[in-house]
Amino acid sequence: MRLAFITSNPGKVEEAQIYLSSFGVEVYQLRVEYPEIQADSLEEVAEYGVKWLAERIAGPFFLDDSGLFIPALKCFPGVYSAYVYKTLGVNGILKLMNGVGDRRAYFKSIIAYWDGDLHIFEGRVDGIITEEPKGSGGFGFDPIFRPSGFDRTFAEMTTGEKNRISHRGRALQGFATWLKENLK
Ligand code: ITT
Repeated sequence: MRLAFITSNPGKVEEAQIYLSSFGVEVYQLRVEYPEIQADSLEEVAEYGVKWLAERIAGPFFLDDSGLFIPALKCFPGVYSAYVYKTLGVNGILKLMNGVGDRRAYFKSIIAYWDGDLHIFEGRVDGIITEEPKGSGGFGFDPIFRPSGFDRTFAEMTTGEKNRISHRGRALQGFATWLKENLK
């Protein structure tokens, strides 16, 4: 089956394509701008986006709302990750982390699938913010995020490696399992 992924981010699309192709699902990118409301959680942002889109385009489709959470910065940038990435970038985050001892961070991803009903899948990965950017793969904050138990940043991994451990990979795992069960 073919599924529309509503996003402006080709990096997210590549990860979903690689993950879901082994489940016989072909993913294509559909660029439709939708409102990303200011809310306290990624779930709320994703849910609002899906319901707004469902009134305007035919399903099924899915979207992904993600963020980087840094406990020492009171979980900033969190739900503001897209804006912070565009304005401050990875170097801005490194500046904020200057002199901060607790460099723990986590990524969260919410995948929201619409087929007439809303289905939510989520994933999280823990790690740390590195002292400097490393690697040229991936996208976004990947060069400064090193997952726990690894000595490389996400930007130093292949998409397949990142998918096996990442927040999005884990959300995709839940999504793929659900699709397998429900699309017989
Ligand atoms: P959409 O059109 O899908 O919304 P986006 O890039 O704006 O694309 P989000 O609204 O989910 O995505 O914002 C999340 C931000 O967090 C995004 O700008 C990325 O920079 C960053 N991000 C999300 N997932 C990431 C990942 O796997 N690795 C690195 N950075 C990530």
